[in-house]
Amino acid sequence: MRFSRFYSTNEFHFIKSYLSKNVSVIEINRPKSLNALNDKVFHELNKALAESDTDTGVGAIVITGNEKAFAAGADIKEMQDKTFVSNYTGNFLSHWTNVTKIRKPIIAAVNGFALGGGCELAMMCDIIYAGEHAKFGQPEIKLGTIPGAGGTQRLIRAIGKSKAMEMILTGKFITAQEAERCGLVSKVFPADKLLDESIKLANTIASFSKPVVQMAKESVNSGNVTIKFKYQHTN
Ligand code: DAK
Repeated sequence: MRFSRFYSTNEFHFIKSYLSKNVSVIEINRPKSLNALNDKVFHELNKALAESDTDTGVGAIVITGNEKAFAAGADIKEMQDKTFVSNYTGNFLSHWTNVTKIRKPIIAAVNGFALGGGCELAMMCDIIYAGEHAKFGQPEIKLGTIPGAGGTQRLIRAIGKSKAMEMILTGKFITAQEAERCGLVSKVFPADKLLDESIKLANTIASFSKPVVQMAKESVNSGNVTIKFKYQHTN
């Protein structure tokens, strides 16, 4: 049995969270909505991440979805009635970036769609592995808005201005292979091997000194200090 222990199992409805040796695996679990990200998903995701970060037995974390979608974006149905004022006063999406406050390394294992907020969530992680049929995109422009959770900064840093602009201004998707070529993704695997390969990578990282791994992550991210202060994101 690969899964040795479950976290807070009964509390979670929109994610699954379990341990595989020294790796915490978090699966987004709203398959009917292509794992669209709403407040409840993020509340549970943040809770599981915080538990994993404080668990001394955990050395690395994997966030994944299912074969069809890592996450097809922020939940459009939840967002459609929001107004500028309610977003502003309610600090809409501010808790999304809690992911970047996690000190342990996070690997995004992306099968299927990683769109809008889903692509932004993957980019908040430290390493992205993709399944061969994965598709990445920032289609917000087609909805009359812009990437609202860091995509306008993180995508540029990941793949450069011209390609990021093209994606953000057209809303077109790129394939896993293209994402690997342009540096958004570090490796592509057959879809059914993706999660195992991601957990294997995470276990390799987890086998090293935890404080040193955390220092390495912190050092890499501190290179983004200008952007951090300007946009209040930590990576
Ligand atoms: N939200 C809610 N439901 C979604 C969804 C989403 N993002 N994506 C898919 N679904 C639902 C569909 O409505 C459908 O539900 P039912 O109709 O069956 O009830 C179900 O998932 C299956 O979807 P499809 O039938 O459409 O499946 P297909 O395979 O035909 O198409 C697709 C897959 C991924 C191409 C398509 O579903 C699609 O285009 N989805 C929308 C992708 C998208 O636009 N994502 C970006 C969302 S916006 C902010 C600014 C912006 C934002 C936030 C903040 N600020 C300035 C603060 C926005 C962020 C976003 O992420």
